[in-house]
Amino acid sequence: MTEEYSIDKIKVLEGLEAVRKRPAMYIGSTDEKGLHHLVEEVVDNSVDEALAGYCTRIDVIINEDGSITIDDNGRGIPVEIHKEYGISGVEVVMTKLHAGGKFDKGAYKVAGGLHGVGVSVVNALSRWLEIEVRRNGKIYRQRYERGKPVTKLEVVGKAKETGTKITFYPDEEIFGKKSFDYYVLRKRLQELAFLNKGLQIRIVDKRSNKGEVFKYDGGIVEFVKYINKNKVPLHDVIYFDGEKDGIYVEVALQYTDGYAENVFTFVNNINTKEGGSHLSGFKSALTRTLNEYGKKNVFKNNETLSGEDVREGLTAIISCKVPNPQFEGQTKTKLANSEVKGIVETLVYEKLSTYLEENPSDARKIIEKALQAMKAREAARKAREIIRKKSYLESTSLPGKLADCTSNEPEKCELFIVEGDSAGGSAKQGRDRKYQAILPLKGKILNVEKASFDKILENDEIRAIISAIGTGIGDEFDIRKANYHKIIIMTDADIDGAHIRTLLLTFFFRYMRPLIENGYIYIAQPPLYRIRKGNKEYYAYSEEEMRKIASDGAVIQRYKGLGEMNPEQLWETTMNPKKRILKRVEIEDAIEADELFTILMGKNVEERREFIKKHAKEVVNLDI
Ligand code: 0RA
Repeated sequence: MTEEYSIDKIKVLEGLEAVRKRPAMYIGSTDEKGLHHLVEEVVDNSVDEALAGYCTRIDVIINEDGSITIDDNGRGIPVEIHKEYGISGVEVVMTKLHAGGKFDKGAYKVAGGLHGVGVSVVNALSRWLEIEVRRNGKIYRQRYERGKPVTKLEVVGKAKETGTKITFYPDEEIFGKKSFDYYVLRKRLQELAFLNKGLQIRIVDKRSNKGEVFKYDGGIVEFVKYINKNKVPLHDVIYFDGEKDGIYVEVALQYTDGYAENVFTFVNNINTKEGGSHLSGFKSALTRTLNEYGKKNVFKNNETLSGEDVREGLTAIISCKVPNPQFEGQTKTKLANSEVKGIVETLVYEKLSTYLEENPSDARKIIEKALQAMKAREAARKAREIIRKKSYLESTSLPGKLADCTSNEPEKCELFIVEGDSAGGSAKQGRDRKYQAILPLKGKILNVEKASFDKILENDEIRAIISAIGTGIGDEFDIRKANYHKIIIMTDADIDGAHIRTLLLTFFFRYMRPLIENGYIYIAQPPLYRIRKGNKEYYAYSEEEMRKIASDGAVIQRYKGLGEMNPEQLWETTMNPKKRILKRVEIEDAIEADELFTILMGKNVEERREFIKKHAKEVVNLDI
């Protein structure tokens, strides 16, 4: 081995006591998320071995007793004695915080893991942990309990390959009684397999005998195909990569006939949801390249494509490996390293230009698509101007149907978007006039998934929503202009209500996404039952709750729609901030959300039918 591992490269920063005292400081939280984070921490170490070129497979096995095993064929954690500490490398890695060579460029090419706190944190938070290292032709084993070694590192057999196998049982003192979710782990492991081409990742659930193997020799090219699997692509996936100053960049992209923009970026396998310098570099290169090509080969009237134009219908993955990543932003998922912008920009400009020159028929389709987007945006701009002028004549910029609130403090104001005029009427009478505004919708709004931007702006219901909210839309969107910090969708608890809610969410997701990302969008929860016992009245929000409340003798009324409630009842049960239940809409996963909206609201009827058939049984109460 040329890069002989030197045990003394492992740096040590802190002891483990701190971790059990304040687990959230190290793994974010001790809820389900924190629990799954433990697995990710170990897997990240295995992926680092893969990135360093030593590991080709990782197995993740959820055991029947609730423990979990992560087994890789990397080099194996060193078993030799650490000069400074006088203990084995395994014990250093398992008991010293931040050990693992991650702070040493010589030992690792790329550091993985956003938190990157190290396996010792997992050890500290486990009731027990067993490690097996295959190295030097031997199998070594050691057991820990709550972070402390309870056996020596012993040789227990012979090994043909090298590798590390870690099994741990999360400590119930820390996490309570929680269990690993197959689908949560599956999702991240599949993503890691996409991001690390050729790496085989297997997941097995011994509790239910489920299992899958992920291995993508095409890497992010297959990732793009996967995201576009229910869409109509305009050409084959375009892929290129390159390296400069130790920064490695991979890009895969494909245009579809849709309108949505789906650009996902990763740095060292971490989803940089807030974007950053790599995304800026990509965007400016894309706009420049397509404009240059268009001018030379396609444009007739000296057109200029905007950034939004060239990203309509685009699915792209940008994956960078950066030796010393700096993250900023609210969730620390925005890449701050400024040097990355230029590197990505140059790579995309050079390689994409070449690709377009060499593939003129793909190039034409892409440019035509962007020109179409440009024309639609132009039409939309005109439509917006007309809206503005019209509302100017009416001397108010708010839609006629809106019953606005009187307060001028957006942070305290709420907009109820209500299904139907009759429920709208009750809501207007029952509301708190100071802080609650009501916008009734006539029937269904337009399905934005099937319409172009200018058609969307022609729709009366959508225009009313846009002007009531006040932020503008698409490229003009400005969250600071929001008139309300709570926008509450209030629809009937039936199929039509669910449909209208989905149409509204699709619209917000595609055209006003920051409203969702900033937690402004809510769903009202009207009661399903009214129960009268003697002269007392109760409301129940689920069948289960109703059964609990109702005894023999009780009169039960099932609400079919909001319209069946009088203004007082609507206020009491659904609108009164002191008593109501609101669900905040969150985007846990933008890729999954995109898939869901594409299938539910898109053009492919067969796909939708399949999806609904498959999921109908699981859905008892659909909430997103
Ligand atoms: C420290 C140093 C080396 C590898 C590892 C830790 C390592 C940790 C984990 C955790 C799970 N799987 C792992 N595989 C490796 C480098 C070893 C060398 O240079 O030989």
